[in-house]
Amino acid sequence: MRFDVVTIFPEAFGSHLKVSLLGKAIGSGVVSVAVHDLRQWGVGLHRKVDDEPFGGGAGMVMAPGPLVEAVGSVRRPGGRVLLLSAAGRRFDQALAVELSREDQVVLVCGRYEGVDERVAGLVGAEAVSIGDFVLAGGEAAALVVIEAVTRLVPGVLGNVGSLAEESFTGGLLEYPQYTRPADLGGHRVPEVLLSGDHGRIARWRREQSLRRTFELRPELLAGAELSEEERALVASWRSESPGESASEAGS
Ligand code: JF5
Repeated sequence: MRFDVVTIFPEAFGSHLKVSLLGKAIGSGVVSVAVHDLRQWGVGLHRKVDDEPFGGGAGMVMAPGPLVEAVGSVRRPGGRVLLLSAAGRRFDQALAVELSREDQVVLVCGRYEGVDERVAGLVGAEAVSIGDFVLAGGEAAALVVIEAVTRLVPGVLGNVGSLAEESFTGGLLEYPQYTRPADLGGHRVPEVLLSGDHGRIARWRREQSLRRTFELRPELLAGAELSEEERALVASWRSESPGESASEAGS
């Protein structure tokens, strides 16, 4: 698996790619990341990559020429091209899994007020957003994509057990984790985790996942794999929650 990043800030990709699981995957050669300075394809003595927006307005727009040439020179046959943008398909775990099966992913990092709209069509790029917030450029978003995808690539060390557990979660938030000390100045670890009763522990963790998802990300429940009993439990929490009437209950 190979990532090619096109950016005007190649130095933003230094340390992050060297640490932890990501650094090992890259060091071992299972995954490679090549970072390309867009100014290589910039125009003129000043290697210009931006220009003024047609129609007026503040700031600059990334010009199509350098980007189209850059992607044309780094993409391989069959390579997937992503344009990081707040106005894109939401990046999620399902897309991460999909990308982990590709041979090449090209990540184009926008800056300024955005990228000339014609670029995506010309290079066959898919716009991808990591969330509903505004960034100054696509570099941090590209790092997020690289990290989430790399840990799923077959052969990346240390991914086997935890990946199996993640899929077991079935679309719910993770349960809370604790380690020693069991008593942190009176803040005690839940007793069940010290019981040694693995059946009880598994049931408690599952209910914690369900409860957290209900509280923090209720929209995930519709797509989660829940038993009849779990659906009934969620329904009972809904009927208890203040201000919730049957007509507002939704799914
Ligand atoms: C960007 C100008 C491109 O990638 C993103 C993003 C994803 N979610 N939210 C923002 O932005 C890239 C920023 C500014 C062009």
